[in-house]
Amino acid sequence: MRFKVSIIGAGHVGETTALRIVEKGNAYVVLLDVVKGMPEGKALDMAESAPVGGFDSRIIGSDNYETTKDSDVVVITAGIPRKPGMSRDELLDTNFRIVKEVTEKVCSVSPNCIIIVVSNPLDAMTYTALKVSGFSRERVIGMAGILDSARFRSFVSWELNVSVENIHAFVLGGHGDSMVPLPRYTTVAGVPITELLDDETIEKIVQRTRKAGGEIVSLLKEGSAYYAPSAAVAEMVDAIINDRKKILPCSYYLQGEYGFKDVYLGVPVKLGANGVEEVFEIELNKDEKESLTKSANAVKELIEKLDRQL
Ligand code: TXD
Repeated sequence: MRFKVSIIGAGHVGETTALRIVEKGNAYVVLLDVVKGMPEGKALDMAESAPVGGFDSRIIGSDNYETTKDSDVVVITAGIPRKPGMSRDELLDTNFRIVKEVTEKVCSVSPNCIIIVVSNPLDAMTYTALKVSGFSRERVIGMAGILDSARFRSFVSWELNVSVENIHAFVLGGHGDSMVPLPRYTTVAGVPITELLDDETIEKIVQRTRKAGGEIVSLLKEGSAYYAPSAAVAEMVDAIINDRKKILPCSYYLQGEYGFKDVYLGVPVKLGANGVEEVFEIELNKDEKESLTKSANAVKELIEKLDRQL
């Protein structure tokens, strides 16, 4: 196997991400959790599906970081998910402790890896991993925008009854209630949805996108979404290990881009073998810029709380 991908946290998102990656067949996957036996059991079960699934990639489960040594990519999903009625920000203190500890252990054995953070509150947890790892920003990236955009694309496709493949969408900003779906840059076969749908319908879709995670949490009653999130993580891993140079919305540590500094925020980036290889600065109008500023301020507030503990 050419690439080693370790997934920390073998819960819902971790296990489904692991399965999606091994099924693609080009990585050696390590699934790690603090719970003893559980990651080994899940990995064994997935490995035994290979003869029928038709893939040759290997997967192992473990509770020992030595098994993740020299990973090319590490995905951090460790932490607790929200309960019905909770905001992502309410997970801050618990997941901060977990992500800090996990990052320290990951970096001690894989000093050259690229880290993808999934744990919530996403932008603040990605900031934690950046500061604790001491890595350059290109190698510490948060997953949210692909998921939020996939939700936006799904709703547009259902509304217009066209293939999701024809729909491109960008949802920028923080992964929270202040995220910024951009209808002007959301297109169906190249045509902006602002020319295809009326304002009221677009607003309905935008609001549903903002609350899409919560909609699933309240239906599930326990835990949060994982099928769409794991698909989004797998796309990021694929773009990195295959050096695809794909333009994807990801949470990235901005240093002046879009007029923001020292804050993680979802923006379109080029993802390849070196992690983030470029930030794409698309033109925003006054309203879009204002929404992005509001979103950045919400992330900054969380980051400032963490700075006292980092
Ligand atoms: O868009 C996004 N970024 C997100 C984020 C989309 C979906 C889920 N999002 C967040 O990911 C969610 O709010 C949670 O904070 C994480 C993980 O969600 P998941 O649904 O996978 O939660 P689970 O099923 O509870 O799994 C978490 C696992 C569980 O098995 C714990 O035992 C493990 O994390 N865990 C740890 N593993 C390793 N090391 C430590 N310290 C640890 N603590 C808990």
